[in-house]
Amino acid sequence: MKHRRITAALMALAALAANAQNPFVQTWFTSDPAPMVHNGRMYVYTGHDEDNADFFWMQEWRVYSTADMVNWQDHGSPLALESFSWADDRAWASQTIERDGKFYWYICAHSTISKGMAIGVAVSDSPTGPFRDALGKPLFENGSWDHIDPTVMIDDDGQTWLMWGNPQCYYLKLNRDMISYSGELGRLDMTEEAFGSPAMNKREKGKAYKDSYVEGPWLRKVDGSKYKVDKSKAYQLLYAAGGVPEHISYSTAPSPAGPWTYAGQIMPLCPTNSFTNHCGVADYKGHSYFFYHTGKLPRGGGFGRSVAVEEFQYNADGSFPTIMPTDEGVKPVGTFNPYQRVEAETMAFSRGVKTEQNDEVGVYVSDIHNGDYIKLQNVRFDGNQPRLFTARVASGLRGGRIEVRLDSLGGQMVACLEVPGTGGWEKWQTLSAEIQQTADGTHDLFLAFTGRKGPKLFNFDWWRIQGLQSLVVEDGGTGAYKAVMKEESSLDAHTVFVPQDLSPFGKKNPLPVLVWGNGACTNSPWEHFRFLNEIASHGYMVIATGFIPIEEKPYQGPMSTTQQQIESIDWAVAQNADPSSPYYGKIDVGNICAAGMSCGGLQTLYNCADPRLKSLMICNSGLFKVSNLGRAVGGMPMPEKSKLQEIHTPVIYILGGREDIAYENGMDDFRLISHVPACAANFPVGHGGTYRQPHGGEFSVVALAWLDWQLKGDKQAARMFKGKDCLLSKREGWTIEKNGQFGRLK
Ligand code: FUB
Repeated sequence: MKHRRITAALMALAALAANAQNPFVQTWFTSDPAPMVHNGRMYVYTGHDEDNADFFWMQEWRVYSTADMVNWQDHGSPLALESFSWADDRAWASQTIERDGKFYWYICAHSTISKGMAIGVAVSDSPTGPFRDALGKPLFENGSWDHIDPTVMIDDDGQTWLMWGNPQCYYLKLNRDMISYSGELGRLDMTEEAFGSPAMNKREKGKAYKDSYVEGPWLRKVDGSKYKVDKSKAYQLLYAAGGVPEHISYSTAPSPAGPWTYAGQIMPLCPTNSFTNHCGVADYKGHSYFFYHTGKLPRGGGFGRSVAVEEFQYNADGSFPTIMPTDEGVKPVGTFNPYQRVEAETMAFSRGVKTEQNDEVGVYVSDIHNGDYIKLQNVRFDGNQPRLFTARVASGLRGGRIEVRLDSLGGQMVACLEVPGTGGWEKWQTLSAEIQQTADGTHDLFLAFTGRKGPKLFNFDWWRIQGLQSLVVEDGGTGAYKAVMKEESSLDAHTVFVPQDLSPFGKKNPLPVLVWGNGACTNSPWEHFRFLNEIASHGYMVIATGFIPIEEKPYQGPMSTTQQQIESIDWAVAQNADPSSPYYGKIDVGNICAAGMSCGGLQTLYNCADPRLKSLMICNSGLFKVSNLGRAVGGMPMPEKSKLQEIHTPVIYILGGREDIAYENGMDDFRLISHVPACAANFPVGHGGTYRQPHGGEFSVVALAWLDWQLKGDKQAARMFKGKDCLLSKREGWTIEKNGQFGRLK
């Protein structure tokens, strides 16, 4: 029987979900929405109806926020009855407002002091809390049960008005501190003219009245700069009306204190499965929104309500149109960026799941079973090819899977993350799955949960998609071809620097290649990217070992391998031959130089015998001698000096002068090389070289001249090195030594 009821509920939700946005929270029953816009985000403060309740046994308040009106993040419950030492029941309707950088959350609850309902206020430095009772006692109570549903508004003159009540509507004028008030308790005149019928005790038996104020007031002022509003109608009071069941009506007034005039219905009585309604309105990103609640979630009803939202347009005079409840809800007013850490409890729609919170991770998604899912709407991939789906998960049982699908629950699966048992429901692991399919443009994204039928699968804290990153370094370089630093999906753990516009390159003007190994054999060119980018801007493809340094800070992971340089060469050759590659026929695979700095220079010397190489460039490096082997750092490739005999190309050593820790080794190599042309150029800057200077400094100038000469056959560039009076010998600070073979270089 229970199973059949759950299946029916799921079918109802599935029907709702096809295009639905309402109710916009599906994880819990939520009620009495109070919107607030702050810092470009829409926040909604809600009540929380208990599951399976038979009255408004409400224990806490909750917060949700969005930047696009469709993907809502659950911020959990930063305020509950326990936050107020004096409150013991009925965490009913509330509203939050910001003043002077603090957030004031006006609530109502049953008071242990007066034994009636009381108005309280909590305060926080953040819209999502933590909130604390600002007073340690109610702001207002007198033993009456009338004191429910506070609404708050700061007027243009700075005066804050706090209003509430059922069936009498009361008000207080708050002081600037927002937690005290001046003057007496105000009471609105509950007349027929004001609200469509007089106060309950003054109603004539048998008389049909136009309407009646019940509860849930929402006070606002019409924006006189946008709407042609008559001064006598400058203030609007929206409220739940008509008794049970409730619709939403409003009245207008020249001042919050009145006199009020009945203005009509806004949301008429509709079959929403809830006998109460409660509204709030706010403008966001140029649109106007009406928040309310229904009982439309499966297993929902009068005591299991759910917040919903509709977009509407005010009439020219600032009055309200009729607004009908819909399942579709509102359209997105922005796109969602998946290339950031996304809290798993961010969703446009979900099925089956709940949210919980703890001190370690905050709010997370729980109660995940086979067949449940989370949908995000309007997710933008934007030409940044997704590569990896990463999620933080925990499972005290056997885990399950997260299938990442596009556009629908049965849509294209782009990744599938296997979630193992992690040893506990709060033993979190961060796991990744490769994204196998390409995705571009804007899609709905479904995170579909699968696993064994029946048991809970896992908890879910956050997820992110990593794409291929790219960055224009400095101004793209000083060369004729502005360059870009980028990742390539077909070449893991490497960084490629190439001209941004590849159209000038082809069979007649191919890009020679520089493959680069980093100092300290770091697996990222984070110290050399300016130098490498500058070279690329002069018409080269530069392939550096290691991960792209989007931020200029030391890379923390394991060292690179010598083999990565060989992978660079293999990749360049394969790309040039692949008709589907953007580099097809554009790479000069006959002109490849291997180069590296310090430990990267040792990697280069290790790889020197590769027959595809045309040239070598050893920077701030040289093979260790037996006498100084002790200075080597663990993990460096350590070929013996005999390796030098395997060099089959011209070679340049670019060193940092006598201060360079590699000077002795580099100069020793140079002196031992007599079978191929070799030179040693020194610039007295020490081991660090000039790589991090703008455009790579002097080292770029010399390296480019070498590459232009050796790989492009540029005779002008040769003048930097050739002859007794070569330009380098005259260049300030530089010295150059050449071996006996050097003169035969053309
Ligand atoms: O949520 C409890 C009560 O129901 C509210 O205070 C009223 O406005 C009605 O929505």
